[in-house]
Amino acid sequence: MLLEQIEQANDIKKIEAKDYDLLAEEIRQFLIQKISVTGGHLASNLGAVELTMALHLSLDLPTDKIIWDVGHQSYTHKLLTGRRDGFESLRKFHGMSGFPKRKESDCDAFDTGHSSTSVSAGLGLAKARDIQGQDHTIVSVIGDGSLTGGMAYEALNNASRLTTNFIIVLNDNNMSISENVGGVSKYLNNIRTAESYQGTKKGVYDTLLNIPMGNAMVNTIRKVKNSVKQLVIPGMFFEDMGITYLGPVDGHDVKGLVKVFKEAKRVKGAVMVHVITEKGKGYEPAVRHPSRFHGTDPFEIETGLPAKPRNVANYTDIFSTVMCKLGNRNEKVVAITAAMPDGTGLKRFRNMYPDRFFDVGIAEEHAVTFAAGLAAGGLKPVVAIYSSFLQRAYDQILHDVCIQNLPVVFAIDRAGLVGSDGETHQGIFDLSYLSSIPNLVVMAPKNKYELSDMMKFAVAYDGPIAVRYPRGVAYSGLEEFRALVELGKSEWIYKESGVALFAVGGMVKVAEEVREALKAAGVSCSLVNARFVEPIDQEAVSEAAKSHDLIVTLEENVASGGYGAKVVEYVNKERLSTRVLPITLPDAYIEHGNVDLLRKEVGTDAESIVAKIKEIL
Ligand SMILES: Cc1ncc(C[n+]2csc(CCOP(=O)(O)OP(=O)(O)O)c2C)c(N)n1
Repeated sequence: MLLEQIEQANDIKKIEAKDYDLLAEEIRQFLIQKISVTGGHLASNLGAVELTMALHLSLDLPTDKIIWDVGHQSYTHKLLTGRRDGFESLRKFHGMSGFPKRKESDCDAFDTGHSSTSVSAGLGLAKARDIQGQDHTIVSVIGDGSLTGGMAYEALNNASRLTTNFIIVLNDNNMSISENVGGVSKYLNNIRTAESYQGTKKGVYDTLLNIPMGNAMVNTIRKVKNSVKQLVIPGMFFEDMGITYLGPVDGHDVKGLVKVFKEAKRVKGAVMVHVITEKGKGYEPAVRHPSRFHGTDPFEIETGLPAKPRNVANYTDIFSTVMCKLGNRNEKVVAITAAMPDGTGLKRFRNMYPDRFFDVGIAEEHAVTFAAGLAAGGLKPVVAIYSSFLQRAYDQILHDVCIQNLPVVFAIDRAGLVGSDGETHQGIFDLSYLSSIPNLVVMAPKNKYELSDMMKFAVAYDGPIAVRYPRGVAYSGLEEFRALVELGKSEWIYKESGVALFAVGGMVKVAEEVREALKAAGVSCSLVNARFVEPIDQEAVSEAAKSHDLIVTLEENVASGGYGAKVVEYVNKERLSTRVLPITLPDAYIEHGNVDLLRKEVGTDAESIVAKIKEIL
C-alpha cells in the first residue's frame, strides 16, 4: 500500500510520479470504505483527490498554507498530513473533525465550515506573511458553488490589488450540493465547454506548456506582456478584475496540475487556477447521485444504498409537505433557498411551482433581502435556511425585513444540536440572535403536527415571523394536544402544581420524560409547551409562578439571550417569588458527535435535568 508510506506532511513527495494514479485509487478506496461506515462528505472528497495530491506535491506544509472553503473536501488533505487513523473516529465525539481545525493539525491553516470564506482568509494570511517579511505560499481552494457567495467577490475585489503571490484554486465540478445555479455558474460552464478545453480535453499546460517550443513561447509572451494572462482567452471576468487566470485545467491529472501550480507560484499578485473536477469521481453511485453523496449517512458500498433505510418522517419532510399545501392554497406564497433545495425540503415545492421558487445560490444575506423585496412587492416569501447559516444574514433580517415590519416567514431547519458536523453547524444561537430583534416573532413546534400549524399561522401572519425546528425525526407524540396557535400564547399540556416545566420546541419531548421521572419520585409537575420565544407568554409564566414552587425552562439554545433568560428577566421584573431554573446549552461552541451523547455531556438530557431539579427541591 502506497498510502501506508504516508505518515506525515510532505511524505507524498517520496512517491514516484508513475505511481500517482495508483495512490489516487488507494485514497479513493480508503475514503469510500471509511465513509461507508462513519458517514461523511463523500462526493466532494472523491472529486478533489488529485487536486489535493498536486497541492501537497507543490507546497511545503505546514509552512505553506491551504485554506479549504467550507472544508468538507479536506479528507485527502487529512490523509496526506498523517491523520489516517483519525478516520476511525471521523465526526465522532472527541474524534477527528470532518472539517479543517487548527487545533487538530498545524497543517490546517484556517477553520472553515460555512462557505465562501477562503479567499478573504487567504488574503489575510497573505498580507500577514508580507508584512512580516515571510515568503511562503498561500492557496485558497474554493468550489464553484462557494463562488456563488457574495463574500468571495468582496475578497476577489480586494485581492485584485495584491502585488505578491496568492493562489486561488477554483475547484469547479459544476455542482453545489445540488446543481449549481446562476450567472457565475453559467459563465464557468461556458469556459468549461469552450472549444479550447473540450477540443483537447486538456488545459493550458497541455496546449501550450507541453508542446515543443511551449516553454519558449511562454517565456516570450511573459517577456512581452510580463504576465501569463495572454496564455488564455477564458477567464476574462477575473482577468479584467486584475486577477491572473490560468485554466481551465484537468483536475484529475496530477502531473499537469503540478506544472500549473509551478506557474501560478511565479505570478506576482492574485492568480486563479480554474480546475475542472468530477464530483464523486471513482464511485459510480456518487457520480450518478452527487447530491445524495455530498453528505451521506453510512451506506452499503456495493449498492450505494443507506445502511439503515429511513422510514420515519423528519421535520424537513413535514415542512416540505406543508409548503406544497400552502403553495396550492395561496398563490402569493413563494419559497427561497440558499443552495439547499434538497436539504431544506423545498425541492417538491420547486417541482410544483417552479415560477414561485428561487434558489439564489449560497447567498443567505441576499436571500433575506431578496425576500424583503418580494414581501414589499406584495408576496408572501418563505425563506428556508438552516439555523447556523442564517447567522450570516443577521443585518438583513434586522435592517431589511424587521425595521419595515415586512411579512417574511423564516423557516429555520437544523435548529439545536445537529451532531457530526460540529461547532460550525450547531444551530444553537438562533433563539438569542432572533428574539432580540424588534418586530420579529419567534416560534418552535413541539411535534410534527405543530410544525404544520405554525407554518400556516406564519403565512397568515402580517409581519416577520420565524419557525425553528430541529434536525432529525419529527416527533409524533402528544398529537391530541393541538390547541389553536395564537400569537404569544403557550399551550398548557398538563396543569398540576409543584414544578412547572416550560419547554421550547424539541425540548417538550424531553420535558415529558422529565415529568414522568419526577412524578415517579412523587413530585407533582406541570408541562407547558412554550410555543413562542418572542413574545414570551407572560400570562402563563405569572400563572405558573402563583401555583408552583419552581419554574424550569428547557431549550436547546445557548444560555445568553435565550428563552430561559427572558423568563428570568420577566420573573425578576414582576418580582414574582418563584425560583426559575433555566436548562440551556452552555454559552460555548459545541463540538461534533452523536447528539444524544452531546446532550448528556452538556447536561440537557432528561436524566441530567431530573438530577438538577431534584437537587433544588
Ligand atoms: C454559508 C453556508 N451555506 C450553506 C452551506 C451548505 N453547503 C455546504 S457545501 C455546499 C456546496 C458547496 O459547493 P462547492 O463549493 O461547489 O463544493 P463541492 O462540494 O461541489 O466541491 C453548501 C451549499 C455552507 N456550508 N455554508
